[in-house]
Amino acid sequence: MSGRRFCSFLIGLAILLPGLDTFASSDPTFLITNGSTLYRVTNNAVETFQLDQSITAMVTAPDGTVWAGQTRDTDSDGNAELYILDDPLGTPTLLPQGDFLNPRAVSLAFAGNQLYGLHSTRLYSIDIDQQITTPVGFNGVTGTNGGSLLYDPSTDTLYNAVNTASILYTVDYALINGINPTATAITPISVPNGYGGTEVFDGQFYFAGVTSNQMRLGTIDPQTGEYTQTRVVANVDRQIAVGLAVIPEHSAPADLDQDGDVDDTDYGLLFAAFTGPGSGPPGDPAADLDNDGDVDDADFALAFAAFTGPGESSNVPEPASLGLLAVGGVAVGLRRRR
Ligand SMILES: [Ca+2]
Ligand SMILES: [Ca+2]
Ligand SMILES: [Ca+2]
Ligand SMILES: [Ca+2]
Repeated sequence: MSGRRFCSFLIGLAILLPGLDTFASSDPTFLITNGSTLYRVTNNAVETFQLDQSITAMVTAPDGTVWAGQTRDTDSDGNAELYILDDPLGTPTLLPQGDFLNPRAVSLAFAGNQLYGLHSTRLYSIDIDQQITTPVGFNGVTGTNGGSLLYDPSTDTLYNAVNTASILYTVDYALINGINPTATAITPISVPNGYGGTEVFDGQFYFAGVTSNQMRLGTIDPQTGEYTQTRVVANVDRQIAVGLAVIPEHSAPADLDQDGDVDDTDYGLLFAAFTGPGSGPPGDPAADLDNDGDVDDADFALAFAAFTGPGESSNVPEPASLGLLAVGGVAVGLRRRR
């Protein structure tokens, strides 16, 4: 495909893929489920999407993929379903990944690349590739039912939070093969209820849950247990298990060859790295512009939105690039200084 024809292809693609906004902030985006309703929350906006399944737990993998679990066994085979939430910054869609959560996992957390699930007081390791759920043992938390797992990669610590007793525990998850892990109570936490979702992102402990018919988003101080509300997300009519995943608001720069512009060369690299929806991880992680673990149409749409043309700075897009193009060496010099 010629560069020009390839560009036309991408123009057509971008027209088919609405809903992009600008590259602006490094603040996180929050994905919150209440049944089959998904809220996408940024500093500026709350958007609402309908999923085709009811989700009770979400978690972000180290590669950026958002995984979603379901406690309802939709096909009545005894196992609950696991999904990838594809294109979380575009139009989020559930992609089925297997039907093997047995028993169902109400809460999910990745500790490194290992996925764990919590159901009632039982902890499970979940092998995504082999599609096997293995009991690890009881979570070591007594006198309380269930709760939400969260993992802090900066300290390699797995926590159990937001249980019915509202106490934050650390869980010694490394004790596997049927030996019950031990849990250590850290502090009471003042979260509004016990059905929330939790996730650690960039050192912050986030919580989302329903109180008084309102979906609330906030942070938990892991030392003092103090809950601080960030915002009311929406009015809701059901207090059910809430899934929370936190992802970067945007997106790697689309200048894949790092020459300062976003042009057909970058599109070509993106095209070469194409994996399709939910089929990552990509060979070239830099091509996964929306950080959702794959390289698909959503990444092309982001690259298209960032198009500058050859030789034009991707940081300060302006229409005067054609003159600079004629003196490419000068243009490179200007870009490098930025
Ligand atoms: Ca099933
Ligand atoms: Ca995707
Ligand atoms: Ca470039
Ligand atoms: Ca992607």
